[in-house]
Amino acid sequence: MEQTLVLIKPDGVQRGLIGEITARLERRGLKLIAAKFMQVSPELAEAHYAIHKGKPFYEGLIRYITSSPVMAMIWEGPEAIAAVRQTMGATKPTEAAPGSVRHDFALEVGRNLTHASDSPETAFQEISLWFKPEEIISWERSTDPWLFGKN
Ligand code: IDP
Ligand code: MG
Repeated sequence: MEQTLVLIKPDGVQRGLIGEITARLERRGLKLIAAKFMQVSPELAEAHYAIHKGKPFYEGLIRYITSSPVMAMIWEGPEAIAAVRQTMGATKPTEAAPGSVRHDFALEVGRNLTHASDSPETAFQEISLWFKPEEIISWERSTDPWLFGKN
């Protein structure tokens, strides 16, 4: 079963979209296994976005993610990484598929509401950067066999 880090960025929190975005992940069948509402420090922001250091949008990205609280979560499910990125939509909202979060609620790449891990390697790194092991809850959900069952 895959796990993936999801952030509702400051624009999503400020615009009151925590419920809307998490509802889409829940209703798809993904399982929440960790969550915390937090103010991101510059150190955490720089570690999280290290791969983008040197790009023209990097400084603005660090300012954006540290500007106001975020909702950090880990979601679990079969192919959770691809599923969550599909639910969020392409990085640039005007290229995001209709029905995706970024299509339905955003216009600008610099205000695209969410982060989601993009591979098993980055998911592993990001989960260990954002969460301590004891903050992650492995739990049985009564609907799991109806959502995760294979025939
Ligand atoms: P992703 O969030 O879809 O994985 P990445 O390419 O990893 O997209 O970029 C990380 C974040 O950096 C984006 O979600 C967006 O907030 C920001 N970003 C990416 N490209 C640009 C840009 O051209 N201008 C402003 N911000 C950008
Ligand atoms: Mg990315």
